[in-house]
Amino acid sequence: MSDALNDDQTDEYAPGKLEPRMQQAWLQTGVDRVPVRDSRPTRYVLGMFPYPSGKAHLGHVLVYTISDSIARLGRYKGYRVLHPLGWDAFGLPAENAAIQNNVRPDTWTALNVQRMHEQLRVLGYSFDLDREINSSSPDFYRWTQFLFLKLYEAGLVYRSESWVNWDPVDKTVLANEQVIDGKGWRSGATIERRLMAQWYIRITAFAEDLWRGLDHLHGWSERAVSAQRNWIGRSEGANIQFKLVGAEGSIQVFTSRAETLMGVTALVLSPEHPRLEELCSPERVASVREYVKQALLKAEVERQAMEAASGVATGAHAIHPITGEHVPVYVGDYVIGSYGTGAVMCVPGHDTRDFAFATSTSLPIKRVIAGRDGESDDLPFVTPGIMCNSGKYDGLDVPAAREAIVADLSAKGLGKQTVNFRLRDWSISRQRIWGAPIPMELDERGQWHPVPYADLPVLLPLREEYKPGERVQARSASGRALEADTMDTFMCSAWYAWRFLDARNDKQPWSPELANEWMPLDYYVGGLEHATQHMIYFRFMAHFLHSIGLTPTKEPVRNFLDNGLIRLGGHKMSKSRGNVVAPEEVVQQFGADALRLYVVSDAPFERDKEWDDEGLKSKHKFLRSIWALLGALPPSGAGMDPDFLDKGRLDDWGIAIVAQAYRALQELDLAVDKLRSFHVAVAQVHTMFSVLSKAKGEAADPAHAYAFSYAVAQFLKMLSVFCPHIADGLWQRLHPHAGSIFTRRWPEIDHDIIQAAEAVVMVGVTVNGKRRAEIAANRKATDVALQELALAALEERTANWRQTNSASRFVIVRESSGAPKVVNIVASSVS
Ligand code: ANZ
Repeated sequence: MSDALNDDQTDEYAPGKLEPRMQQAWLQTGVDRVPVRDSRPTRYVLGMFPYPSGKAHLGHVLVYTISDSIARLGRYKGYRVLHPLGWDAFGLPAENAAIQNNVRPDTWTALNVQRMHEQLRVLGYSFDLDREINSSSPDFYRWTQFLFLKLYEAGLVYRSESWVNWDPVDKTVLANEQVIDGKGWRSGATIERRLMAQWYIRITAFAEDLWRGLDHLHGWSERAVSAQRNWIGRSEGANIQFKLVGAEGSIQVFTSRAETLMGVTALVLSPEHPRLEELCSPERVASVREYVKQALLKAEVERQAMEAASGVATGAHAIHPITGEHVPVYVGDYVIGSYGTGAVMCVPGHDTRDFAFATSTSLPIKRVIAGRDGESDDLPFVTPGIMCNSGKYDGLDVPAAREAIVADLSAKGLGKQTVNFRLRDWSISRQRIWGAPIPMELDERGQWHPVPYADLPVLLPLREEYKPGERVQARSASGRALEADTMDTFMCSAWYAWRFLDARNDKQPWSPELANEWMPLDYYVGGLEHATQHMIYFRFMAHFLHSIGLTPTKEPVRNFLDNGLIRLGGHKMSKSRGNVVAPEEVVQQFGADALRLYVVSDAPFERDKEWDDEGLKSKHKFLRSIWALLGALPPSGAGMDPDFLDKGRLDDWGIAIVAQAYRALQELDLAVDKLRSFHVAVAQVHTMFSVLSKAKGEAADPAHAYAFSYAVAQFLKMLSVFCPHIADGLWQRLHPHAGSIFTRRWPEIDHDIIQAAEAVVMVGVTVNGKRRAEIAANRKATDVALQELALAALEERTANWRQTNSASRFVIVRESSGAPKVVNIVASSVS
């Protein structure tokens, strides 16, 4: 490699030349590849795999700069690091683009993968590309299908006709996680409700487990855990039966406030409730139908957010399980079909929505909880208090009344304690062609069967002559009709992390032995927007795989680094807004290192960051000054190991500078590895460089050059964590016989040196007010000793200084601790 460097003996910092050359060299030496198995501990670092849109954006740059810095530091510290890259290649955007441009979605995707490869390549990330995966390739999706069958075998896949979220623009069903504020997560279209037969994955079977797991996510941000918590939404309460008047069976409601049972003045069913029609009295059928029709047009969020809850009476009545009174049964759209039992007991005295409902439908409003002294008595009264108008429960406080009422209902067989989750089963059918085919086939009698494992993969039926949007009916090996719907792409991303462990295995999705070795992920980097959908499915998959022995832990991710957005003009960058900064243009102008350094500096990575050209330019300038200062140093000789430190050769000055390097290395390590504070780590790079710049004058002294060169070598390692090209470029320029910096180790921090340095301070020396030198002195040095050191330093710089100058006065400035700070000398020249 040293040959290749020769043309770089120019003194200008030229990232345009340097960066491609370094990338080429790394590719040849394979420093990015996972080393073969040995006794070192493993570290798995992953940035969420990108969707191959054909346009890498700054979000990608941020994610992979973070993952790359963790990966590089990990390698230095002796870990075997896995840092792979793959493509989340199925999905609607590819299919929509294919329709628009009349190309096959696989052709379009392959082209985009190629483009994005190129865009990411110039950033110099250390990805192990031997393990690259593409979720739309049959060697990947056959295992997606394999896992689907495993889930099916475990009883976790079922088909059901139910109300689904229909995206009218993308013409497909979406999972609840993919509906954001009532809109499709890709198209932004208002979601409609439709009744359709779909394949579901029973993620709710793991709801309790996923909930409990949250307590162990110590390496996740508070906000990511709380997003999960809200999504899973565990709620303790009771199911209570209300027998019907003049009809079979009963209506079951879910309540988290059983103590308010004596204040019930109606039951309200959701518009989706299966018994609704049958319960209606003949004169009410028409108006209930009309109401339901309107209600089902509304998005779920719209219904939940409604201030004034509306509804109509069904004409049916139910029997209060304690008083035996008849309560009217209503339908109301604020009751959600898929939550709890899809029916509620309406307690208008103590619930805001029930109160609104009772007001709009003229139902009676009853108080059963009294406020404590001095509390407002207004209804609805939603704070805890003392029970009243509740017969034998009067006088109890809320928790006691709740317990007593549930116990009484249990005794009668009319109620029991239960836990409810907001989490719904995962609907995975997509009515689209560009996804993993669902391996299910239909027999002549209309029964579904899983495709045998031996027949996988079920290949995508794409015709040679692609017709936009056309769905082809494929037949299985046994001649049966295959399911034409494809799987939600989130199914691919729920398990891809395991595939990287064993990307070329054609016998198994991965070897469980490798999962034991590498999982869980040590660091996972990606946007907070994935904290619910993807991270719910990913966690679910891990819990499931753990239950069948394919992965060692239930939780897949130790440290989840949820980054913020990069904005421009206060908005998320987007093509439609026209506020996009293209990474490749930045790289061309300022270099990849400057861009990488810029995206992680200044502010915590969790926060949104406003793009600022000036900030970027100043990073470029910073790198330029590093090149100017260090590139001008003389290269080391053949026998010299830049990492070897002979302590015996260090004087006080040397101890001080090596100690500063060690401290900076420690701080950077801590910031990247433990504190997730990449901006703090970058600040250390700046601080250490300013130490080196100040010390450079002294470094010319042969007694100091040795220590300085060692400190520079260690500084380059710090720099290389974020700016690999310039750091390795300088390293190889200064140490032409030492190979790449990335074959090196993080130094063992010598604490004796740090301790020794604590006794030493750097002291400025001025002559007639001008700074002339810097000396290393003991904190407790006497004035006389300081004078001697200062004069010796001046002599060092200017031969015969003592003979040609006469020092008439010394003024020594000390810190309040007594440590010397500056030695001021008043002198005149001896003529
Ligand atoms: C009676 C009651 C009285 C309620 C009261 C609240 C206050 P969480 O905690 O989120 O689980 N509920 C139950 N199922 C519902 C559905 N399908 N759609 C809309 N609302 C539903 O909320 C549980 C409470 O939400 C339940 O407790 C029920 O109203 C309502 F003073 O029952 B409650």
